[in-house]
Amino acid sequence: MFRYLFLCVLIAPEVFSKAECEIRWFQCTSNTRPINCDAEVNEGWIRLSKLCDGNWDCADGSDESIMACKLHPSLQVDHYFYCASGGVITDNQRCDGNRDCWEGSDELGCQGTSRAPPPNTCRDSEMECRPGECISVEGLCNHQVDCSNGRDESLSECFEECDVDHFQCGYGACIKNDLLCDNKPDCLDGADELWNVCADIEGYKPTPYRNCSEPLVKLEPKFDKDTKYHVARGQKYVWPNEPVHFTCGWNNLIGSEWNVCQLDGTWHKPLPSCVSRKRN
Ligand SMILES: [Ca+2]
Ligand SMILES: [Ca+2]
Ligand SMILES: [Ca+2]
Ligand SMILES: [Ca+2]
Repeated sequence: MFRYLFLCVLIAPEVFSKAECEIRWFQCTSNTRPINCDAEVNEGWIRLSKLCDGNWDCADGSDESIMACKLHPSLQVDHYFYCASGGVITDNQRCDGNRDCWEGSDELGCQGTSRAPPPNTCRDSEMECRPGECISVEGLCNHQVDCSNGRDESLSECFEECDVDHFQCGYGACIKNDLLCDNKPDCLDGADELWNVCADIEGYKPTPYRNCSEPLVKLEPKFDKDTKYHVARGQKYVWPNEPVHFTCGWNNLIGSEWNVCQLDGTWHKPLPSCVSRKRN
């Protein structure tokens, strides 16, 4: 009897709670299909072992995006190579002639693989973005797009192996670690301020979103009853991305009645003004 029970435990399928199941799978960003925890394959979901392994497994590549895969340098471990986009491969896959990072950063800057540069029609102090388009070399990998095609901030132009006190942006350029998680994007792609780069770092405080308050001056427009506002210490306000309908009461409203609060606490459109109605 006991032997039978023991065998049943051995051959019974593993049963996971919903929460346990979900941490074993990654939902591709553009997928809306629910997961079937008993299935071997779920369209639009991948096993966690395929998350940030250098290869696109989600059709939209979201399992290898910098949002999903970039890490703070202090969280990276030895004996692995971190693709510029954040995926992790083993050290011996670096410069082995095979493309293991989907963007090819593991095969950039390898000795003996550099090809002759294309003919440059620009001056020595310039780089060529495309035939006939030249920029100063100072614009090369300076975290601002200067070429019309962005070549000056591309992986092929900017990739370098970063020193230990540096962080690699998604396009390969390195910035100093003290620019990380300071609430100011220094990488052109904002990789230095990504939530998964910064969240576990001691002392990190993301810049809070700012709300937008109702104007206090009497003759300025006020939130009307269509506005879902909040109140703190008698002051009405909305959170970013919340729409507001303004009213001037008995006065005329000049400008846009509807507005939206932006992430930095400013209004998307200029505030309307209230003008007294003329008496006939
Ligand atoms: Ca993958
Ligand atoms: Ca390789
Ligand atoms: Ca540039
Ligand atoms: Ca920064």
